[in-house]
This record gives sequence, structure tokens and C-alpha cells, in this order.
Amino acid sequence: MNKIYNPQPETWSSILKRPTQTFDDIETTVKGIFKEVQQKGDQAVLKYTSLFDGIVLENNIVTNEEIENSLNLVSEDLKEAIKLAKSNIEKFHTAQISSKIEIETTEGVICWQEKRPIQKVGLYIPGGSAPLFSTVLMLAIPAKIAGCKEIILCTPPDKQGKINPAILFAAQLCGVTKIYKIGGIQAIAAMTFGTESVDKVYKIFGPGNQFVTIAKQYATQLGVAIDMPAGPSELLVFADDSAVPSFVASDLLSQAEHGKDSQVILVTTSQNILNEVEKEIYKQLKKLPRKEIAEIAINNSVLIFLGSDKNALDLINEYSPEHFIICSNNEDYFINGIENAGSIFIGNYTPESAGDYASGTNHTLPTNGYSKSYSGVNLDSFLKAMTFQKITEKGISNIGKSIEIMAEAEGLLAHKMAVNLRLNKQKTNKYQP
Ligand code: HSO
Ligand code: ZN
Repeated sequence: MNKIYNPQPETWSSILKRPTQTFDDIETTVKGIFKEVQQKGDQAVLKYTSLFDGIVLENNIVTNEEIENSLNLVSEDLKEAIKLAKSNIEKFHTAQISSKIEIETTEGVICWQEKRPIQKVGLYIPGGSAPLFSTVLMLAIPAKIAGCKEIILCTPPDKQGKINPAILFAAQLCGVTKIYKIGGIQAIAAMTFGTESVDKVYKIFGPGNQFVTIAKQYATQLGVAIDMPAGPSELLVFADDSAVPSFVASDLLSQAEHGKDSQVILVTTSQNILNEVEKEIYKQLKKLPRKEIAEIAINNSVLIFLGSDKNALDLINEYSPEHFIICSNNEDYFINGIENAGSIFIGNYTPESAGDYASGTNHTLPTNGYSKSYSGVNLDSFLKAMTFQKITEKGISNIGKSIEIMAEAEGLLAHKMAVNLRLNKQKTNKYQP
């Protein structure tokens, strides 16, 4: 692991640099597949499923029978655990419901804002070495609470053409309306254009590999919204002498095991913590089934010693982590001072895993420094805020003159006329410049 002592602020950005990726050739592949899916629909989707997932399917849809059968394959323990997580995620996201905001801005001018669900949303759940059924909960639960009418889910099939039973269990538990065995670029293309079997959606959510990420970005050029730009997962832990080294090491490893490109960083004001955490990491790493993956991520990660909480906080805000754990005697300083982070975990008994699965917060979060400007997925991600206004005769007479003056100053006389005719209604109903 790289250990860095008291780096000067000028060097922070290079120390904290995320690995850059080149996308040129991926983009060409993405565009090619999108074009084919647009033109040939399901036929193209099935072709790419056989090419990339190694299974020839007759159709993409997961049948009710398949869902029923898979439910028996999920243990009762896991079902109960998923239900507890669902209940907490539901509570936290239901609490995010906001009420209609209505105000009379000037006498006779009433403006209000109401939120309405995005009618059709598409959830993408990656397959691969760790099928993340927890992400189904994080996306489908707020979609359902928001009132989205169609909640479709795409996830790649395995070599036998099957979907992980826990993904199917979570999907049916949370009210997903249709499930498709489609992965990768072809899934994003299918949800963007629609095919014979897949409905076109208005917004696509969910994590994925580089191909999926680029495909989602391309979808935005074609008029479909996405949750956020995604990148490899990240965790930054701030720990001082109040931290427990084995806990901190386990948190760092829990992110490192996601992927070789995961980013984990320890920032500390304690020399002792730095050394102890490093020792613990190697001790715990040995026991992990995914140690090959975690080790690569760990080897790329950094342990940073800084002389003061202030320097530490400045560096953390510059890095803008996806997840930020605070284990400090001075925790309020970090809580109040953190400006850029996707989700924040406070104290020795708050592992990131809690937020990944079951405490109630969402785990779909901005990576790659996007926590400077993006929120993680929340109830509002599935809603649009719409504004309404109703103006009385008295109201337009109160603000009409100002509108006329502004419209004229912009040279937009039709705008002025729209007000003027109304102001003069009682008189002649003629435009009076
Ligand atoms: N830490 C991941 C989410 C996840 N962890 C799912 C376990 N399962 C998001 O950054
Ligand atoms: Zn995780």
C-alpha cells in the first residue's frame, strides 16, 4: 500500500487521481449495437445475448413460472434479511415524500409545485461474479414509492439462461413490473428504443461495467435520462485514535472486494492508526474468498497521514468520495464541514456495509468526484417537479407592467402583447403599446 506522510496541498490532486479510462473504442461498439437494436429489435438483442453471455435464448422475458420456481431456491434466512432491508429502505425513502408547495407570490398570483412520477423507468442490474440483488431493492423500492407505473428490470442471464434467484425474489417483492434476461449494451439500447418485447423507458438507473456506463451516457444523447455517471466504487475513511484498526481495515476491504479498480483511501491524523490499519488489512485480506480482487484494489490504494483535522477535511472535500466514514473524537467537525461526499457513515459502529444493504439509505451513489455536483439516488430521482400557476385579473394587473417592460427590453413584443391584451381587456381589448 502507498503510505504518504503530510503531503502538501499542491500534490493532493495527483495523489488522489482516479485511474483514467479511455473510451474511444467502446463508444464505437456502443453506437453499433444501439443502431442494430433500433433497427432489428429483439432479434439483435438475442444475437448479442448469445455473443456476450454465451446463451441462445428464444425470448428475453422472465416468465411468472420462472419467478415462482426461483423463489424456492432462496433460503428463508435470506428472504427474511431482504425483507428487513426492504422495510428500512422503504421507511427512509417514504420519509422523503415532500408535500405540495404553494405560495401567493404577489396578490392574485398563485404558484405551486407538485411532484409526479416518471411513468416508465428501467433498472439495470449487473450479473457477473457478485450479482447484486441489493441494488434491486435500492432502485425498485423508491421507484414504487414514487408511483412509477412501469418499472422494468434488465439483468444478464448466466450460461444456462438463468437469473440469480435472489434478484428475482427481490424484484417481485419490490413490485418490478417486468424482468428481462438482457445485459450490457444491448439492455441499455433495448430500454432506450424499445423492442417488440421491451418497453421504451424515460429514465435508466443502475450500475454497470464500462460498456454499460458508456451505453447509458449515449442513451442521454437520444433523449433518455440516467441516474448519474458511474465509475468504480470508492471509500474514504477518516480515522483518528478513537478508531478501531480492525474495523477500519474491514471497511476498506469491503469496498476493495467490489472490483480491482475500487478505490479505498485512509486519511488519518494518527501514526499508530496508520500502522495498525495496514497490518490488519493484510491479516484480514488472507481470509477473503475474493482476495485476488481485493488485493489489487488494496495495492492501488493510499494511506495518508496528515497533521491536522483541518488539512484532512480539506483533502477529503477535494477528493469528494462516494462513501465517507468518520471515526473521530472530533466527529461534529467532519459532519459539519463535509461538503462533497455521496453518503456519510459516522462512528465505530457504522460500517459502510450497513448502507450497502439494510440501514435504509441508498447505495446508488456518485463516484469519480461527481459527489461535488450530483446526489445519490433518492426518491426525487424517480419524480419530476412540475410547477403550476393561476393568476387572477387582479394578479395580472399587479405584475403585468413589469412583464411588459421586461419583454420590450428583450425585444419580444408578442410576449408583451400577451400581457397587454389582458391588461386592457376591460377597456378596448386591443393591443395598446
Ligand atoms: N458498495 C456498493 C453497493 C453494494 N455493496 C452492493 C454490496 N452490495 C456501492 O458502491
Ligand atoms: Zn459495497
